[in-house]
Amino acid sequence: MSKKIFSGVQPTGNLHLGNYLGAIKNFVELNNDDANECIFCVVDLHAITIKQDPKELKKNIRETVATFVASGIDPKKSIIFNQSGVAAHSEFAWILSCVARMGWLNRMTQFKEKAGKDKEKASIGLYSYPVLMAADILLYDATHVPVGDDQKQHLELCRDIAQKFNNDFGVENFLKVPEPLIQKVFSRIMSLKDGSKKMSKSELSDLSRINLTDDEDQIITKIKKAKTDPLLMPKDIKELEGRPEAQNLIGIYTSLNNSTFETSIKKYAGKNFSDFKNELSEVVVSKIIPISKEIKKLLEDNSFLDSILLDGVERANKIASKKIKNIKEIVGF
Ligand code: AQP
Repeated sequence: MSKKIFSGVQPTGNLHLGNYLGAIKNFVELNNDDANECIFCVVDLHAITIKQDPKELKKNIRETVATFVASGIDPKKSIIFNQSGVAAHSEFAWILSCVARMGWLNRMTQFKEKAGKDKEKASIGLYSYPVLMAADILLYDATHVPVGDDQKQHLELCRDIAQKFNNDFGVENFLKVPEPLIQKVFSRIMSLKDGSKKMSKSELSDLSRINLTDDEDQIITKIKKAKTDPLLMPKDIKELEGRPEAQNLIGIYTSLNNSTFETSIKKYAGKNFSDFKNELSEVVVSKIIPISKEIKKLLEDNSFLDSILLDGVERANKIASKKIKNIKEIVGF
């Protein structure tokens, strides 16, 4: 079945193995299927919900484009663009913020986590982040949205917002209610230092994540230093219970090999973690180093990266401007 795909990544630096395994790897597979129409967005409007240094932001936008291309997304086939280049995203987000309910947004766990204890000091943008995300997706009639497991709640909200808009304005099926596409095997990659926290760009310790620009030595050191537990490798899935760090490392290994937990566990049952970590390093290096080298090469050619965005903005604008015109008509503007 042909799918209309939309997804985004924030240009907030330090793109990591979690972003790759949770989202970008899936983007590449979807891009490679000729039946799909794919749009991959560098969500720079989302990035500024937390204060950004303008020079760093510009650099990170290009680095995100370079990461998409280096990972295998073809910019001629799929649309790669930055969100701020298409004004309809902001316009539609405002309209949808008048449709979405405070009670719905109050339940969003990402806001609670990111705002921390001092909610009063968080930006309004951080609070309404999921409404902008709904606008992004719904503008392009996306049927499927590949995201990491952490974005599942936002996608459910997007579905609710679409249905409410259609009901409120009596336009059945005008906004398409999208389906999430979440990796089945292991969809949330955790910090290498704490198996209860997700691997994240903003975590202070660089040892908590494998960056997609890390070199071989950095990857090997980080995996060697990754937290484990004093037990041997599990002999079956049950033995993984209550061992989040072991589960995370085996999950990363399994996901990179497109394998299953059962197969990975069987291979290393009863062995020391050090043996497993050596092989895990080899797998991560073999998958990530080619991407890392390509990102660095692409970053030497800013005009090439900018031309991808310019072309993408033009193509995205064609689709979004038609949809926003119809939306304004429906709203009564
Ligand atoms: N740890 C993760 N495991 C699986 N998927 C993940 N994603 C992010 N972290 C993990 C997925 O990557 C896509 C792009 O994420 P994003 O950059 O738009 O937003 P994020 O979730 O805020 O990323 P970070 O790394 O966690 O940034 P900070 O540290 O700023 O909070 C999304 O599909 C996301 O699910």
